[in-house]
Amino acid sequence: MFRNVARVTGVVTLVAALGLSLSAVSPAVAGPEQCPEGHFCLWEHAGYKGRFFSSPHDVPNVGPDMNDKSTSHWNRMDKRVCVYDHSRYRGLLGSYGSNSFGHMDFTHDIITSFRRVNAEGRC
Ligand SMILES: [Ca+2]
Repeated sequence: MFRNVARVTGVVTLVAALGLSLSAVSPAVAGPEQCPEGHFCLWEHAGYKGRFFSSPHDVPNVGPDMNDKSTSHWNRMDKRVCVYDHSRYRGLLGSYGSNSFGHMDFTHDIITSFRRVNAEGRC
């Protein structure tokens, strides 16, 4: 776990040192560097590979390209994010804390929508 944090921090530091915007990184290059600050990010496969989806907002439906296909995540939002099996936040699966990342064991290939916790910190 600590090694992953160090690796991600290193990538972010490198990108920042090069003066690049994280959102400007080519989507063709799969990896955690695809995830912009403030976004909730999903990848199709383990290890931040395959199709990529991210948003800085609540998403009522991730769309046909990503529906039930997410395996890796990185929550770069400042709040815990709740994930749901169905569109429009139906079928709560669980939640991921701010700055959590990695393989999604309990929501692998099932997420259809996600949103930040409410003001009370609840899904
Ligand atoms: Ca689903």
